[in-house]
Amino acid sequence: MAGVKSEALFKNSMEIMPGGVNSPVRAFRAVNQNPVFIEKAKGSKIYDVDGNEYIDYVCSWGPGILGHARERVIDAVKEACSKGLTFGAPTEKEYILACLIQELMPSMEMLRLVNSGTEAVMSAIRAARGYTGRDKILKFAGCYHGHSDGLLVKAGSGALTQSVPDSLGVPAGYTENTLVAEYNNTTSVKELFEKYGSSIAAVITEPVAANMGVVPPAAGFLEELRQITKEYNSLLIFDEVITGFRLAKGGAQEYFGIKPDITVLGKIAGGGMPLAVYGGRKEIMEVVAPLGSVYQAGTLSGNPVATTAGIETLRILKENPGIYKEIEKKTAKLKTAAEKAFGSNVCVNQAGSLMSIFFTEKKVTDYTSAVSSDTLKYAKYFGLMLENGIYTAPSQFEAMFISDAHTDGDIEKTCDIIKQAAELF
Ligand code: HOZ
Repeated sequence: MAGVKSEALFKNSMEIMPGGVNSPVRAFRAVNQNPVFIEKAKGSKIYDVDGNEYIDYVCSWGPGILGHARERVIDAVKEACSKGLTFGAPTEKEYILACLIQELMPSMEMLRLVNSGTEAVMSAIRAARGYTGRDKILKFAGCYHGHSDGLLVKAGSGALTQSVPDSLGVPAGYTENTLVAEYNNTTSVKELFEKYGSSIAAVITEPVAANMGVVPPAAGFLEELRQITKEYNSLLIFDEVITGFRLAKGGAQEYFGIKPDITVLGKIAGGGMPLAVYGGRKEIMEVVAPLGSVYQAGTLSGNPVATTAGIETLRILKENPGIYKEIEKKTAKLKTAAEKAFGSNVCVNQAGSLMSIFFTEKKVTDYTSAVSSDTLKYAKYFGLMLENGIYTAPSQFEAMFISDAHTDGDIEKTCDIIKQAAELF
């Protein structure tokens, strides 16, 4: 429960910002609570303005793979700040980060740095359309690719949490080129391709869906998407905003061994600063201005502070590849604890260091099974965890993120609290 200071800040914030927040899920509406306001964070812990300490499994919705305020990253950022915050001109840091990303994800032969996942996806789609000369995009129900107009169709994340998977304010014409298939169901993809194949510029997917809760791809699903898109000369876009540098050094494309045509990155790529990326095969990216006629620009793109945070974070991950096995192991412990505690009342999905506890007896494999979850039960679970010092996603439809900073002690404590919480159901 939010403390006195959080409550007061929330009350004031509601007067000036919609719902008191700058991103809907943060308002805690999906768990019937008022949000805690955060003052600071370090390592695996986050602290609210009332002085409460929590073990943090939100990790800023993904960027915090190294935990909070990692000294090496902070020191580099401080130094970068002292040299100026923004120049609106090319810098060496952009080049260094671009090379690092390409080394870790070789499918990104050419790439562009932008500021947010929404912007990166929007631009990637424009490039795909420009390159193929086709208009239609195929996405999956429950996948979230940011809040640009054409993609707010059966969207996940906050859109799903708020029960507005199709947003108001989006003119019908903006979404008439968006086709929606079922995640993990290639028959639904083939049917759409049979009907519209020659007009589909790209299939965009989260290789692991993580915005309707975590839903891993079924065996062969991504492979089939690769094959179908090739067959129809359509592009395959992996939205790796969440999975990039999280599932493996080289993201989901390395983890599953599939090479997309275009990749979108965010979160970890910026090491906690606002930075996102889109890139892919060189011949596709050559359509982007000033080389080609697909226009996209930004004053803060490739910002020197954000690129510094990204560089240091990716360097740490590259130098310490053992991190990935460790965080996956820690996540598996939490999964086992949740399954043991709640039994068949829940479905626990894990992919690497991403996890979700769905309050449903069904196996969650797609949008329909994800929304079969009892969100009131999730809200109760969330409240019990928070009361006991565990900060987890304030929505059934967001992921739990495990970081390198989570200690064995943190994991054991969390497992105990999950057990205690289950006893109250
Ligand atoms: N769209 C983000 C989660 N998938 C939420 C971002 C935020 O509220 O900070």
